[in-house]
Amino acid sequence: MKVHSTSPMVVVANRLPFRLGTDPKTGKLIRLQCAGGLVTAVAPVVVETQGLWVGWSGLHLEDNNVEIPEADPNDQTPTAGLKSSQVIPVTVHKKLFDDYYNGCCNATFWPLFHSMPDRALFQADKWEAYREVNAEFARLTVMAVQRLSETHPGSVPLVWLHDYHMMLAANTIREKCDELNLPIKMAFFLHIPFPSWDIVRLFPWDDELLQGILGCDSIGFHIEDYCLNFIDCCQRRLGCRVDRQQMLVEHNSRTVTINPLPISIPYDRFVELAEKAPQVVKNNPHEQLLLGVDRLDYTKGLVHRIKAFETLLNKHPELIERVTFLQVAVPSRTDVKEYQELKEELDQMIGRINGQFSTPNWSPIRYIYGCVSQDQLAAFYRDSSVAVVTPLRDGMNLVAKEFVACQTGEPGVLILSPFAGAGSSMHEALHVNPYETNEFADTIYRALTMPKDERELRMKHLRRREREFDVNFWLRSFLKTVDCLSDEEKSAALGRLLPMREEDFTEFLGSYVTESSRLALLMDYDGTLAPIAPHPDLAEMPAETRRVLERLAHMPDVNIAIISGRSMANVRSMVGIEGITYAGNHGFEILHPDGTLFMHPVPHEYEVQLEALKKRLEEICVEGSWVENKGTGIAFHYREVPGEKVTSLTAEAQKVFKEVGIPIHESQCAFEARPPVTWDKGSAAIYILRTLFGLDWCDRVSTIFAGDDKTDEDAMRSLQGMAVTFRVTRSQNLRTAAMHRLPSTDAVLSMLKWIERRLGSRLPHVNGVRSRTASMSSNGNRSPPHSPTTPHCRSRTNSRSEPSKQMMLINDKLYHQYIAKLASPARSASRSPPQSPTRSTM
Ligand code: ADQ
Repeated sequence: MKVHSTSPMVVVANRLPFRLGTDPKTGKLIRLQCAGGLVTAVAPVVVETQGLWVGWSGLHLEDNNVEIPEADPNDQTPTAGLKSSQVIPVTVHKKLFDDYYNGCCNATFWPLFHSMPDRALFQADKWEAYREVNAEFARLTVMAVQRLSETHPGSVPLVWLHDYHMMLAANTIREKCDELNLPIKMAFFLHIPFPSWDIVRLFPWDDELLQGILGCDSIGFHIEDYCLNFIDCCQRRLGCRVDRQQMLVEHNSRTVTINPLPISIPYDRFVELAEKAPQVVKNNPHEQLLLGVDRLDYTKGLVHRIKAFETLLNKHPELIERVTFLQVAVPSRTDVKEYQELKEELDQMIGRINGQFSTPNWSPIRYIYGCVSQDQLAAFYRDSSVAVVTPLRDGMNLVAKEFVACQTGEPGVLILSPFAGAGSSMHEALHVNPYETNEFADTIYRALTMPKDERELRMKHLRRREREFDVNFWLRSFLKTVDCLSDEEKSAALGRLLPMREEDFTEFLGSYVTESSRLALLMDYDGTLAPIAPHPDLAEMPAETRRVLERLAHMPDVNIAIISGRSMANVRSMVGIEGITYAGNHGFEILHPDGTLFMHPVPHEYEVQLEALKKRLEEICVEGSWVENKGTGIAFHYREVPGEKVTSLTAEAQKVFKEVGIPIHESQCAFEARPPVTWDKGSAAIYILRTLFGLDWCDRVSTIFAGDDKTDEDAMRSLQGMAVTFRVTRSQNLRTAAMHRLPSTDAVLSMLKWIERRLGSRLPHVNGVRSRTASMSSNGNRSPPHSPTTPHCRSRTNSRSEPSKQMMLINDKLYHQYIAKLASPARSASRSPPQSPTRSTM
């Protein structure tokens, strides 16, 4: 049955659906066919929807505007109807393409995703080439979408990215189409396995990779296992909210659906081929053929298979002259050394076995190194007694399915590796672990000697399943995931994760924050508690957030600190809640509720430079920009500057910073000057925790940190393994040290509410008065400010009063000396953050 799509389709794959070659007679470009499952299934939909196909032609064309030849009038293949105007060839410089294709796709992703990390190379320059080539594919895809918006006004094109070559293109396409106001749907399908988190985390840029894939709306893998591996990685590496049941991942406020879509074959076409194909010539009428058909690749387990066959002949000499192993191997990646070595190894093995067992009329192994025609292939499938499909790892494996479809005569037996995706659904095959040579040989023997009724029964079930779930079924299932089905099988409502709710935090914090926890809540202000506003004065905390925060501030054993880039006085007046710690200027000034003030000293020379910088920046200000004086720092804001003026203004500002000799710290639409000392929000967070709870704070306190800014990453890194950290972000591609991502300040509010509910059974102290600060200078307090069982009740210093009472001016060295002097209080129950987000780096 033909499949229709309601949207015109742009297929983006490494290769076009045909190769370009040169006609030896005319010297002109011609189309050469490459018939694979993907082309057979997808090309007709592109033809029918008048869509487009973006891909590499197989030739390094000098000219970007080369004319793609039309199909030969006698062409019967699935791409015959694809006009040259529907093809967008990607031309990339040969060296760059080689770095992307061989250097990254084949040398890194292919082995890694097949769970063979020892073979994988991780090279920054090849990854950079991958980025570049993906950007070029993205550029041409946007062009394709633009073209479709003209030819199909009102339609929403469906961009379908294929395979491990295209994992970084989605976000670029999305951003550009958003900019141009071009609505699209975007999907990705991976043809190879998606490995477990243990493997994915080996890739040094795993976060970028995962976010690249998440740029799509619908992501397809062959089988459920790969989907769950991917979901697991999104949760553990990116801290995304996920729903395993519905297979949903939330990223940047978008819900991405993850779909098991087992690819298949054009079943009827193979049946037709098998019915017409000529008979395979055998040595004698009783000879049984054992068949292997693969690309010559180390994942396909050819060496293991031949070893098992050798073992079989040693165990069962009666099979000599009665069984022939026919191995067809398509040359693949022949310019790569590893593949050349594999070929040599196979040649030698086959030579040795044939030398050992051959008789004048018979050789045990027939080896075809090359492509065979579809007719020939169908004949091999049909006339073989046993197909041995035993990859060490394989996304799906179509050969197993093609063999089954072609079993139109005497039923044969399929031997299948459980490490192929096909293994999870083709239950009636004989499953064998290719690494267990003895058992492998025994399984081949069992297949060769299986009674006809059992063969018939097994093959009948296998064929029925493949006939029903053929490649059109796969395509229809895919279109359903993107709501593009036009026939009666209209899709059910697409899954969506509900907006983040309080309950969701049970997963993040449930085991870490209990009713009896002593809690430290460290948060940034702008973009975390208060939504970002055009001007800092307008960034107000929502009333509800203020109320919850106030109530939390009055709870026993809850300590709150706001660590902001604003000046301390400013953030204090914006929040205006008593009983909490305020850290301003990225932690350079810290005011505790009891009035203790910490100020990190700054060099005099810097103060002079800062004054000069302030003056010069004020001089270059245009409408919409302004200079914020933060005491130990300044911020040059340009958020409100009209778009066309931003580039020249920021360039000018950068020049001023450079001339004055102060490095720029970039924050959200602002350039900041900060004191040239190694003190950041991370050091400040640790300082606050140590001051409040003593040296062993980590053992006794459950700490939560939330922030939205680059500067908050310092705290997330410093607190790694000692706190649960959240990054508020909507960015499509962001590297973070945080354990979890939150989409908005609303989600932060939900978190605060969850905490309030969790700790709700605690009674607030009378008049909200209780102590939560260990004043380090006043009493040299060596014990923690309060223990889990007996909270201290000391009267609180009015934090609204001027913070002059206990001022400490210390530098890094003094600070560390001070910390070293603090006695370590008795250890109590260890409090480490929950396990889930384990990270390899950062
Ligand atoms: P491949 O690794 O190429 O595909 P596979 O699924 O087995 O593996 O497909 C091979 C195709 O090549 C089959 O259609 C087969 O007929 C054809 N073929 C093999 N040998 C041939 C020969 N000598 N002559 C002519 N044709 C030959 C990747 C993944 C797989 C996944 C597919 C589809 O690695 O796991 O099943 O994509 O998603």
